[in-house]
Amino acid sequence: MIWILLRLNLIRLNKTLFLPKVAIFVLLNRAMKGTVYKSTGSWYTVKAENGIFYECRIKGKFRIGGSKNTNPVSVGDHVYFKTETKGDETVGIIYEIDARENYIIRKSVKLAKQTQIIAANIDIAFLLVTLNNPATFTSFIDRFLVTAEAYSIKAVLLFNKVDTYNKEELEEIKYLAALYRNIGYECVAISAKTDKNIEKVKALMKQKVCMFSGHSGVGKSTLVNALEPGLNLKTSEISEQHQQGQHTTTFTQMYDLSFDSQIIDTPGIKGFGVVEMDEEELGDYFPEFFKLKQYCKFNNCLHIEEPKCGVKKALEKEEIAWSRYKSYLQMLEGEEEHYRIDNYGNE
Ligand SMILES: Nc1nc2c(ncn2[C@@H]2O[C@H](COP(=O)(O)OP(=O)(O)OP(=O)(O)O)[C@@H](O)[C@H]2O)c(=O)[nH]1
Ligand SMILES: [Mg+2]
Ligand SMILES: [Zn+2]
Repeated sequence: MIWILLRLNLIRLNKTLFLPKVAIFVLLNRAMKGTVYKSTGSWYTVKAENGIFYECRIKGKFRIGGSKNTNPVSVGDHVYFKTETKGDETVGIIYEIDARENYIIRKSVKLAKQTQIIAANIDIAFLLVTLNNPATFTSFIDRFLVTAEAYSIKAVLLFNKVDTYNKEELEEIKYLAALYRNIGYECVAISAKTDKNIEKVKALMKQKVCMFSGHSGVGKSTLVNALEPGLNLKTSEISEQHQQGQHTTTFTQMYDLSFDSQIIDTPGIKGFGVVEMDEEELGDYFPEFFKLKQYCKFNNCLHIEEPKCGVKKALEKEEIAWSRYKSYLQMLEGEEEHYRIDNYGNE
């Protein structure tokens, strides 16, 4: 009997001794949810729901909420992680990410066929456009818009550096803004240097997760600084020799702004990738083509050589822009953007 009592006691003792250990273990290894603010490829800066930033790594392969894909984590992703403490260093280990609502991809510069996710879960994607220093061509704008349309991300065009343009160039901006406004896209002429229309941009950004994209040197980081002077992001002059940016921003990063908004500043890119889609689908992501589809004889019309095509008819009457149609054909053929030799004209 005494022996039994002793045993019970021992078990109880064991339990009480063991429990605190479990509690410490759980505390250190608590699961947390957060948003990725920066990615260097091997390290991810994650802002947890408690407002604290954690440096995280990925361990092994993991499933992205429901889908079987294994994908690298990108800025804007909602992730789950656990912390591990070794010595006085605490790191987070990401073990799961939520399914992405949307994302914007770019073409990898070296491998044309490969794409990379720039950012995920975006409310508004802003494209910064400059006529020169550096030049942005319509084929580039149109690829960006198709990428945004494919995920129903609101896209806004910001024509930057208007303080530098002469009369003719300002006319060109007006022409482009009218072209894209007609299709339904919001366009704002701005200057990140003189703060022209910065308040308008702020108003659009309120309570949204926003992304700035565009070629290197169009002024993405300068615009972030204009919106939130305290951030002091690094910017650099355009190279005189090449009239191009110098790829100053090297990592995509999200920032909290004081006017209830978040901005993702991205490195300048040469080309946007297009999400996988059937060729019949592509025309649907050109909103002005999509509206005319009902006048095409065939419901799977590609608007190329087919008879009685609503899009071609509108094109002949110049109701839709040739530059848009040209971009469409290029994308349909899977061609690279001709952004060096392309121009805004109708030829
Ligand atoms: N005149 C004028 N210059 C501008 C304006 N916006 C940006 N710039 C200049 O353009 C240059 C490039 O600006 P950045 O902000 O570094 O460009 P970025 O788009 O962040 O470039 P990457 O980080 O390389 O992708 C800098 O010299 C800026 O001062 C503007 O509205 N007007
Ligand atoms: Mg930059
Ligand atoms: Zn058609």
